[in-house]
Amino acid sequence: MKNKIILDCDPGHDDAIAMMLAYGNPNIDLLAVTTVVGNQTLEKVSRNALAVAEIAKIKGIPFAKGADRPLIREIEVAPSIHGDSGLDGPILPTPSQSFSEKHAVQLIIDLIMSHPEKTITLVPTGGLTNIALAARLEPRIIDRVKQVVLMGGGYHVGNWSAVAEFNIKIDPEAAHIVFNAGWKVVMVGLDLTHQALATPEIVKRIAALDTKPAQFVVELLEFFGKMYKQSQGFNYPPVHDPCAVAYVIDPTIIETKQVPVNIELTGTHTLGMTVADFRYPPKPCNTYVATKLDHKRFWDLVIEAIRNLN
Ligand SMILES: [Ca+2]
Repeated sequence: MKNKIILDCDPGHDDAIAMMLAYGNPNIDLLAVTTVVGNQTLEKVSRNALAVAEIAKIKGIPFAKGADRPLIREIEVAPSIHGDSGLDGPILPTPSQSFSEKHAVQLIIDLIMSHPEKTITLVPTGGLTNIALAARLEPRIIDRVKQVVLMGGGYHVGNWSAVAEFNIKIDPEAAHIVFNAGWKVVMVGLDLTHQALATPEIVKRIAALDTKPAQFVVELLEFFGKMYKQSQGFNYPPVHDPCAVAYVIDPTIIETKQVPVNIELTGTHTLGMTVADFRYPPKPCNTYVATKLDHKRFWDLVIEAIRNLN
């Protein structure tokens, strides 16, 4: 049985690789790609999603544009990591596909309502605006989705402030809605994704595939690595978003712990922090945080998926 997912993303270097992992892996049935403002404006990240589809030959599924701004906050984008286009580095091809006429939020709702209960996993790898809007517009989806496996947050470190991660920080109110909706949420945060480093050995293995998608990924990682070094002092770039897809493919690759998570909405220095409560005794909750990555098996999955794209 394939895992049906909807990838809600803001490409984004690591989103692009998440798209490729989802489409190239035989155990994932990618139902749709939806876009949301985040790493860059909605127009830019949406165009990037179609450009990645062109490179990876992703066909036969709808692409839909979603929210062009957060629920309450002003738009905050991340050119220091993803460049002016949101996907700087490789030359982006002109997309041949076009967007669904549906808004992403409506597409998400329609897909969930038309599939059997508990068969669709939502995989958000950007801000949570679309997912929050979908939960508010059609609350019946909350019981119908299998789980929400999101890239975002972190329980001991931030990247957009000392304690907040970008996807949560840009729309904390949306994150609050998603974390408190009642569905199962797996938070694949920075604690986990900072283990998913694209080391020179990994980049070499991808380059050795010697295909167009592989070359594209190598160029993405070169730019991403340069920006991560410059802005955050990383030796090798952490490739966040594919980790969430990898968890859906094979949960044994990522260890998790069931702990309550709340989103800081009012802190002076802590806005957007994902506050995880590890205290004993454990409290009943619907949230899980990712703790430990099997680096080798993760990259084996990613590299195999890129190979399958050709
Ligand atoms: Ca992303």
